[in-house]
Amino acid sequence: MSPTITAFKASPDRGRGLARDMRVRWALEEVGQPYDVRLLTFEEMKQPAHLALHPFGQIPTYEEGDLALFESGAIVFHIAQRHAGLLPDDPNARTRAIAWMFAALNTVEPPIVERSMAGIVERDQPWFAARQPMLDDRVRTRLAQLSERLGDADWLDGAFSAGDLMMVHAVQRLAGSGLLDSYPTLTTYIARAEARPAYQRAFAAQLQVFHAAQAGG
Ligand code: GTB
Repeated sequence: MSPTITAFKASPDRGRGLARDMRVRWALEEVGQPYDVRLLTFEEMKQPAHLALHPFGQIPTYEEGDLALFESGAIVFHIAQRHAGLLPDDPNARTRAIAWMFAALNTVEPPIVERSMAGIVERDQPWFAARQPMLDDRVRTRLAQLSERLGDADWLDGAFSAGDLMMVHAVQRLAGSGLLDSYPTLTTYIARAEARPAYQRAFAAQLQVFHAAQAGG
């Protein structure tokens, strides 16, 4: 039975693949697992039916038989555990790949999201202009460290893994900010990931949803 995930009916990112269902779609494509998608409005996410699946009323969720999951990291981890292709077999390498997943979610993504949210909800505040450089610097610190660690390698630790998937998606949120421009190692890393056929299929699928919403579908 194919799993069912949830995604925005009309994503606020306008189909740029930045909403977190993209991670789950990408992981499912990497392992060759077909899936169904249930599309939700913001209002539907806050209704009891969805809150029973996701206590915070968000997307993505994942349903497979009697398993229901929320949190993109937990969902991608589950997919990576269940299928070959996203985590190495060697126990130590596998644990390191999982550590990169946590690093993406806990260390790299938070300053990126804080900066992004400040730009949306605090932009009109009188102190925003003073805060912006600090938010940018926190992001730059992580980008510099990540770039340094990646060096000349294609991926963070050997073969492409769920750690790279989560890291690339976290950092992609900076596209258009100009902050990535100083880190060619990272822009090349992102481009390498975006060239993967699985990424392309996942991206096309979420973009098609956005286009359908625009067309009133
Ligand atoms: N920690 C959770 C996870 O990783 O699954 C976070 C889930 C989350 O933030 N979901 C968002 C959501 O459902 C959508 S992805 N929001 C609705 C709500 O909270 O009411 C976050 C997102 C939204 C928009 C953009 N964008 O426009 O670029 C990027 C990312």
